[in-house]
Amino acid sequence: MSVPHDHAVNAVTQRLSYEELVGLLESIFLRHGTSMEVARVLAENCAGAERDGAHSHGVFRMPGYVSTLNSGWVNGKAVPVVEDVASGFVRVDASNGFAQPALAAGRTLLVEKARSAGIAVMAIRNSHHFAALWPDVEPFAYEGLVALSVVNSMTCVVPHGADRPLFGTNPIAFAAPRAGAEPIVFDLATSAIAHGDVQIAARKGERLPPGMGVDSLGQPTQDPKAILEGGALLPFGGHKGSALSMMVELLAAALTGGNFSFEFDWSNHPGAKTPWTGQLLIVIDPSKAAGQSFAERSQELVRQMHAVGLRRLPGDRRHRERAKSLAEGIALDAQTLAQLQELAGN
Ligand code: NDP
Ligand code: PYC
Repeated sequence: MSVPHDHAVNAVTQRLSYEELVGLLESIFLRHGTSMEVARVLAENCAGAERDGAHSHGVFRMPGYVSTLNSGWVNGKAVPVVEDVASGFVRVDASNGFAQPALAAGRTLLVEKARSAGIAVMAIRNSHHFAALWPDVEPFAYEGLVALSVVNSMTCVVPHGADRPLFGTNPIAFAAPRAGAEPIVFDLATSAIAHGDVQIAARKGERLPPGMGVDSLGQPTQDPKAILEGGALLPFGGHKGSALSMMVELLAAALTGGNFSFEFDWSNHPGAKTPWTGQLLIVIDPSKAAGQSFAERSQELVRQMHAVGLRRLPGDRRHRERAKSLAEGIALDAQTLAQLQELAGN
């Protein structure tokens, strides 16, 4: 669930094209010690999130990336090691680097395997994921493939029925092609609210809806600062979200060889913000399935959902924001733009 982000709070002073924003973010990553390849992949990811109105994982994340790189917690020049381990299994050691360059390094092999075997898995370990998850799956759907991904993060969620945090905010993202339309994509934290949205609410002095988290005494609170300062989040949907979060820990960490959300210790790296965990992707080639084209079937499902009154599919808002940003430019308020330029050393 997301908290509304009101850009009118700070007057919009400039609109950047997607390419201009990618260039600015790339220069920040390069200045803070990443390789050219890592800078490009992360800048496109972060600019894409901002373009699509995914604000909790857009430019809001840049100071966190920078403080993490400066802390020595992550290797910005890591070269991922891709292993072809079975007909349907690719393993990638991100070498203590970011997850997205690791995915990029093994992606061609993953797609080849999915097309040949009908399904393939990519298990990324030793990786840091600080971003939205939909950019990792959506491109597969544009290529006619179905993709599912999970990533675990850092201990801040109390499992249902427990009294202390253990799980991460552990998102699940899914993408499927749809005939004649944008793919069906959803991307959701298994916590009641993403940690990034709690930070944004705290910064703006907003209260959260009920049921999102608890304070340091384990009491329900709507104060984001109480959650961030010793409190914790709750899973969405009680025991159901908690079970999904547990599944994410198993798939993204136990299955990949990465850390569980509670296993890494960043206390010797002040400024470190990026969870050092793992990520799993499952890619399916639906052309192997029986019956009508999968993309036609997914379009039929959407048609029927609209027929019963549904007005908003997951992804609709993002695509509206994307179209607006591409037509008018990506709006950044003066303070944010100045902060980015300072990080870039301009
Ligand atoms: P939201 O609750 O905002 O949205 C979840 C999904 O539901 C989205 O696909 C969204 O589509 C859709 N949606 C939202 N409202 C509606 C509605 N009224 N009707 C239909 N669909 C709707 O996301 P979260 O707060 O759970 O997560 C935010 C981001 O945080 C995600 O991108 C996630 O990957 C990221 N994250 C990353 C982590 C990491 O470790 N890297 C950890 C946790 C979260 P739309 O996008 O179109 O609004
Ligand atoms: O918003 O919960 C979050 C998050 C964790 C790691 C990256 N984003």
